[in-house]
Amino acid sequence: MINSVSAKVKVDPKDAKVSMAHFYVAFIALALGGLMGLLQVLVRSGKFELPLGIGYYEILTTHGVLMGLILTTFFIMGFQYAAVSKTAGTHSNAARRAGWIGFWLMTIGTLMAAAMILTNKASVLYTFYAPLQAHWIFYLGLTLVVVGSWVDGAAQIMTYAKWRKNNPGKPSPLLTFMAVINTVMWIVATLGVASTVLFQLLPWSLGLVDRVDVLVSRTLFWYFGHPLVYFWLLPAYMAWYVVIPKVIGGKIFSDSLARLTFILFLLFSVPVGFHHQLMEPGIDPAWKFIQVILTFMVVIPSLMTAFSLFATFERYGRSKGAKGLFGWFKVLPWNDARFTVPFIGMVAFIPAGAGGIVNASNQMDQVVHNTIWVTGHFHLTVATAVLLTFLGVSYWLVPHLTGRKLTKSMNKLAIIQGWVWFIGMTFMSVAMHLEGLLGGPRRSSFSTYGNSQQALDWIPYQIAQAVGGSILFIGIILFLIIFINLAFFAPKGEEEFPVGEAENLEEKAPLVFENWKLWLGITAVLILFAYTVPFIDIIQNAPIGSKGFKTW
Ligand code: HAS
Ligand code: CU
Repeated sequence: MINSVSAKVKVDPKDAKVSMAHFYVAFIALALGGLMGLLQVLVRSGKFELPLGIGYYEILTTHGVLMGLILTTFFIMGFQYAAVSKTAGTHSNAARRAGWIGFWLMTIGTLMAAAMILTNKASVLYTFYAPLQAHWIFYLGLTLVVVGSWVDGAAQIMTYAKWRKNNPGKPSPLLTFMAVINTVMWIVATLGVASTVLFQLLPWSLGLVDRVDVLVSRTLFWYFGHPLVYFWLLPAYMAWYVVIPKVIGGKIFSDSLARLTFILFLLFSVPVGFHHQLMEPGIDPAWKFIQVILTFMVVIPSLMTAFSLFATFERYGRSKGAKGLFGWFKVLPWNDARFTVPFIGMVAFIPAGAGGIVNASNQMDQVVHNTIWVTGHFHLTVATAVLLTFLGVSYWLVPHLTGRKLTKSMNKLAIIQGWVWFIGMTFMSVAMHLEGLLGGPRRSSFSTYGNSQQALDWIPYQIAQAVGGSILFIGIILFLIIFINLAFFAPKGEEEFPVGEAENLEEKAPLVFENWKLWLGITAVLILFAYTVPFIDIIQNAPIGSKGFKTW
């Protein structure tokens, strides 16, 4: 009886407002970021030039920051806030205040960073690698986004703590547990980026110090940058584990397995940042090797997730009389957007994850590193698996929060939206992977490199990317139409917040799963193990550091 939450319980309207506020900012970011994406693929096709002297790196930065950092963080915080309210109970006044303070801090930070990017003072891409130097307001803005997300996270933790207090000896609701794990992981991870920004980049961009240690900064960034991608992924996994079974009319394969997966993500997400620095000098290869092993450990919870999703689908299929290895496939509810759109995301995650394993393998990373293959990889992971799941969630969560209904026609449009995304992304991402194998660089504007044959070979793939990117832009417009409908115009009604139940209702998740001292202790040990010695090495052998550059 673990997740027995009555289907009638609605998210409290006051909590709904907090979540919706987050969604507005998230989807404004999607709209603007999408437009920038369109401009980029057009520029890179070689057939289009940006007007008004707008720089390629300016739009690339806008795209990366809005899509990778703003859309994701706002959506995730809005979703988790609602998920905790739904499953652990309405937030207290204090927690709701935290939700609002977090929201406003993040929004002010976003506006600050955006103002600097749009005035061309921060064309440093979403990874803001030193020695590229942005205006200090850009760094301060991002700091506020992070601090705001901590306050937002505190709201979720407060409500979780209240639930625990009122229900001693019981495992917490699955969805709340998952949201709290993701929040805790996020807090641990953001300590890295906060350190480089506060102690290195801010003083340096303010002119208080002259030089910055590039390797320290990049190492702290990737200490954060890898768990960042799981911070995006875990809310999608929440939907896959808990929401999708209910939507299709099936059951969660195992509540305990789902919890164990999330704990493994907490343990292994952070001590793996070096797999983004495999090609970087100045880090001892032995420690790179250790972090690659840990990277392969963090693949395991994704394989466990694939396993339990297949199990859910198959057992549901059998209950409907499906036969054979893939008989279940036919009985799935294909004309329900709440299922189909995230399902397309799941399918995309299979090649996406395989590509990630290629990246993590040192020898193969030498072929693909800094090529547009990597861009292809993350458009399948975050921009398809994760994004389509977020959009699929929006199709029921937004009307749930606004007291409206997803009508038949909007449901149909949403399914079309999902398939449009699938088609556009197939063109774009396949072309990116192939061009990357031919050595096509990432993060670069159009160039024929003096008509070198190698660069000319890339152009057809860039045209394919422009075709795919344009189709994706249509996908974004379709989504925005549906979102505006669901937020403001759809008929009043009740839309369900689907929360699945475990197949075995007697299954009681082991209480050790909520022993935070234990899990945070192991997390800290793993991080210290993976980072202490190489970090001391990096600092002991530090060069004098670099001055700032504005290359744009
Ligand atoms: Fe990655 C670079 C390795 C996952 C995002 N990654 C990036 C960057 C981003 C990113 C944004 O080791 C670029 C950063 C930058 O700007 O430089 N990645 C991995 C590995 C995984 C992985 C090992 N990445 C992700 C996820 C992301 C993401 C998730 C976002 C959400 N990645 C790397 C490496 C690099 C990298 C290197 C650096 C490369 C370089 O050289 O710079 C793993 O976590 C993947 C595990 C996943 C699986 C798949 C499980 C499948 C499931 C679906 C089941 C489907 C069903 C439906 C049930 C093993 C769960 C079935 C239906 C049918 C019809 C069949
Ligand atoms: Cu990574």
